[in-house]
Amino acid sequence: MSLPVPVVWSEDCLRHDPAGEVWLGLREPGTEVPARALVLRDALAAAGAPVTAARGHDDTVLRRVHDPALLDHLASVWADWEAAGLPAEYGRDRVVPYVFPTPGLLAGLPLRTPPAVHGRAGLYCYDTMTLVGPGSWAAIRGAADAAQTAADLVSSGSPVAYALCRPPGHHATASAYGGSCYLNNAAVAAQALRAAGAARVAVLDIDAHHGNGTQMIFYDRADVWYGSLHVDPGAGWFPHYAGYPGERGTGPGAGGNRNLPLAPGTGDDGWLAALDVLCAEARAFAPDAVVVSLGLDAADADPESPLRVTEAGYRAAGRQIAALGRPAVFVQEGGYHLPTLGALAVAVLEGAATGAYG
Ligand code: SP5
Ligand code: ZN
Repeated sequence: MSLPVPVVWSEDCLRHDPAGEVWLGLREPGTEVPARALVLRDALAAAGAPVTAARGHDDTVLRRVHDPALLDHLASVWADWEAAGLPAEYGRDRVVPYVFPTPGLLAGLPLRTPPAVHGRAGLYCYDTMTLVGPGSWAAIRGAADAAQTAADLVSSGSPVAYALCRPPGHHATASAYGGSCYLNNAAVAAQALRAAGAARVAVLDIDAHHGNGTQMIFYDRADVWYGSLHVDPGAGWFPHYAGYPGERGTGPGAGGNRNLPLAPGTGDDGWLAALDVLCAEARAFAPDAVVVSLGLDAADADPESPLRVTEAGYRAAGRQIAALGRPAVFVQEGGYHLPTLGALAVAVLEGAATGAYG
């Protein structure tokens, strides 16, 4: 049987070449590479999924989830960096910040926007691992378009759609980027579903890392529920500052956020049991549509996480999510082990399709 899930893809995603990440002071090759997107596209196409091009969208939905200053910064920072002579004269071939306006630095001073681009970089980027190069903005914008196009497909009747987003998005907050993420594709998909008439949207985040950006974008909103299972940040894992069980939402969003941190080494049994809990809570929210932040980095072989989920585990996850009986937009997040990435994506979407169409 061929895989009846539309795969939305943007050729522009290949233009983002972070050329490594600066981790603990050293530039390393990095694992969020363009080949990830090709492996995913080719495996899904080989499984029979129809591949369709992302359609361009204006900034209306983006501006509902992101600070316009972040959008402007990402659109222009490479040109500013180049104009400042940083690549040609100083050998800095990618945008990497070196000063961050933390609360401790400001100590009550007003937050300025520094005129020098190398000073300004840390106002919008919260880590050193998330580099910007010449093609990055085209890819970032293409990924957000792919998320919106997949949401459009679901809003117009497709039970499931998959957005092959690269770069990923769930670590991007309303006003800052980091964690290999620039714009929050899953939040964009959720907001697009809302704009198309879904009154309530549930976001299920099964990436190995906590989606701190998505959590905080919807933290005070009653219309979008967020739930995540991820390796325990308290055990030493990114994003370190978020993803704890006590984070339950605030104001109108109180109770609308759920974190289930897992011990390093957790495999299928513990992961699927936690997903069961998340799905039960999502069901109680009675969403009109679901967004899945689909990280494939919880897999055993993945170099970026200590979780030990198998291909069968991902297939079961797809079935569990489909059993919610709600239309679902799957948005690609992390997943870095190129030899197994394609089979993992096929497994989870086959599981979802079996549940949705079977
Ligand atoms: C979207 C997503 O999965 N982002 C992941 C961000 C976490 N990256 C942490 C990188 C830490 C440095 N990598 C060292 C690899 C050692 N095996
Ligand atoms: Zn991840």
